[in-house]
Amino acid sequence: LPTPGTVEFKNVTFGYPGAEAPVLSDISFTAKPGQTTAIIGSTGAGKTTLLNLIPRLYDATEGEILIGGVPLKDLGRDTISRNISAVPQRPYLFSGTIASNLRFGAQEATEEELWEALRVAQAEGFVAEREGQLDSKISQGGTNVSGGQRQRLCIARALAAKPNTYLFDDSFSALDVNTDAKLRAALAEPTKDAAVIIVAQRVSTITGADQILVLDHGEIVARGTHEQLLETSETYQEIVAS
Ligand code: DUT
Ligand code: MG
Repeated sequence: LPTPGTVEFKNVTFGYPGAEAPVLSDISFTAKPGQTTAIIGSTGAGKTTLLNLIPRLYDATEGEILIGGVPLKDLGRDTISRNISAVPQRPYLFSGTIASNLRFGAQEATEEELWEALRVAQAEGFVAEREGQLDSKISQGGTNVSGGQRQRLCIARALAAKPNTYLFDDSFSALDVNTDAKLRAALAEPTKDAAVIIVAQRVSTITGADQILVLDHGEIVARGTHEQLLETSETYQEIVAS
């Protein structure tokens, strides 16, 4: 792939069109390949908005976002979508087979690669149990699989694309703590050279992150590792206690 996955925000401010106040103010951070950057903060803090700026669902109002040192606007939509896998907060499956859902963004993936992605996403078991397995049908919106299964299939889809940047928007909170832990342990190998950005609700999901950004009302109010933040950030302590 053409660009290494360093994602850099430089003084990014963003307001939704027509809104008075910005939703994100002066956001700066660097998410490096091989590292996990976690974003935590209360509902409405701007976490999803921040992630959505990376694949250019919206453009920053002020400031700049770069991937591999190249400003997003110079990268082109194709390059961006080939380099980034985003698992949205409300992951979506379309009508078709499990295989066709997984190959969205990874047309070339072999069945073996799809099974490997399913294994990492802790989805191998329930797919293996379905009649037709990879060829079993998913209904529009994925209504014939459970919410947790849908989330894991969307994680498998992200993995099958083998991008160099992963965005997980609250992708682990619907999983039980055990599956969450297993999945994140399994992710380490396939994402080891990628920049991984995880929005989390549960602190336990991100205690091992290389850096944690605490987002509050659109601002980064603290940053550091779990241990550092426990000592330095009241907001983080409150999140941990909640
Ligand atoms: N907002 C809009 N328009 C949108 C999406 C969001 O005005 O299309 C507002 C709602 C909120 C702020 O932006 O005041 C941040 O929303 P976001 O969805 O980014 O917050 P979050 O941190 O992802 O919240 P949650 O934890 O509930 O997912
Ligand atoms: Mg959100």
